[in-house]
Amino acid sequence: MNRRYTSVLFHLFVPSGCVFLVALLMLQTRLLPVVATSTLRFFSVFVLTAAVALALRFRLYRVLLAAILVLLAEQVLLGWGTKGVSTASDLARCVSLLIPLNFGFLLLVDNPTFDRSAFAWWSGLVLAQAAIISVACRPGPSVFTWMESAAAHRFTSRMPEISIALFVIAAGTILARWWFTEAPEDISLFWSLWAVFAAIVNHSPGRTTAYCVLAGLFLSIAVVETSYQISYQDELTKLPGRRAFNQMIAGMSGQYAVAIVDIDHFKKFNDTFGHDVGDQVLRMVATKLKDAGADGRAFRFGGEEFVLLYPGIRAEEAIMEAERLRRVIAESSFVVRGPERSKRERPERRSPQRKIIKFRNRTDTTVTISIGVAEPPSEDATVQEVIVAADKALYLAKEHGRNRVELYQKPKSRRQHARSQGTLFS
Ligand code: GH3
Ligand code: MG
Ligand code: MG
Repeated sequence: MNRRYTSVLFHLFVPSGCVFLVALLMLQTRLLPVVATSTLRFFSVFVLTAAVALALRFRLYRVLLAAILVLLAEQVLLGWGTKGVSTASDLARCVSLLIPLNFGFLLLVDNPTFDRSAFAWWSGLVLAQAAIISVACRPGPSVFTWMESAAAHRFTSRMPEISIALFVIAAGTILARWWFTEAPEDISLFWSLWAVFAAIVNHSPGRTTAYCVLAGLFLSIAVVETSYQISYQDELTKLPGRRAFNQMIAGMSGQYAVAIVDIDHFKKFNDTFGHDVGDQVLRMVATKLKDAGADGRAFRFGGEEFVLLYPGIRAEEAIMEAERLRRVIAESSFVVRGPERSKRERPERRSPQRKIIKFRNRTDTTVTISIGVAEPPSEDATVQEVIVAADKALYLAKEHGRNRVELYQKPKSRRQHARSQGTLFS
């Protein structure tokens, strides 16, 4: 299976998806009997409040709002069910209609621009919904009784068909967004949405609370995963960054190969097309390098440099993959998009001083890369020595005219060392 699909499945199910499915199995088959106690209610409030606090700390406002929504949903499902309403089923129906709408609405929340006034608007919206629930579920014939008579159809379950459809649409939209963002936040919203679904379907004090605890857990996991991603993943290219590389090479021993990749004349490219177009190129190159081949992994080393790490193979094999990647990138022409779109995407990168070349027509252009490849020259060679060797080979590739791959070769004599190291590959 393609590596992208394997990674998608892994991130979809590990850990939240697996936890949800196991919990679902245990709770539904009553392998894990849940007794409604005040301790369980307290625990649920504790977990959801912890998710709120964590999300606030890391400014993950979509997670924060989702945790508040789950907290409120649980209070409405259980707290309000005791008095002053028509039936508990009507409450469950209201929540089942409103939760998917609210989770769908969360997709419009943009973490960086979410501020107090946006929060005030959102709070007003939630309060309005609370008012709607109070009116819809007041004692006596409820809105649902009226709807049932109007539709000449009795709602048999607590989850009307329209609610199921809304849940499926909301979950699908969240997944679609995640496909593009790969943000752990979206995964947590997806699974907490289904946890709330289960909480509504199993509308009983013990199990409703247990599913809300699960939702809080998924939202907290999102915060932890996001902070991990921020530290280990390069934001621009979505490749693992230098910290991830350092961690991976720390445990490296035996046979492996390292390839350092550098974009040719990138400074000139930036000067010609602007920094934002340069960023697009970095993303394009990163996408190609992701498919490093031979179980290799690509990292963004810094600036316009990348590194490919090939565990368990010799430099001669790694060089084949490096050569393939060099060719793929050199042959990939891409359309340089106008600066208007880039400006919108990364306003922090704009500077009034920077010269942006305006171009009306879309231009087809290409970039090339140079690569230096090395392997441990001896059994006791350190990883740092291998990186230095790959860097020397890269230097040689640049000297020999760029758009080429060079293999580092250990100098055989002092005289040879005095010249530079490396052999021409392509
Ligand atoms: P060479 O072929 O010798 O590698 O030439 P070069 O111009 O690529 O090398 P140099 O190291 O002089 O320039 C690297 C440029 O990469 C300079 C810097 O502006 C650009 N750069 C580094 N990081 C980024 C980034 O995140 N985005 C963009 N757009 N440019 C970056
Ligand atoms: Mg460079
Ligand atoms: Mg360069």
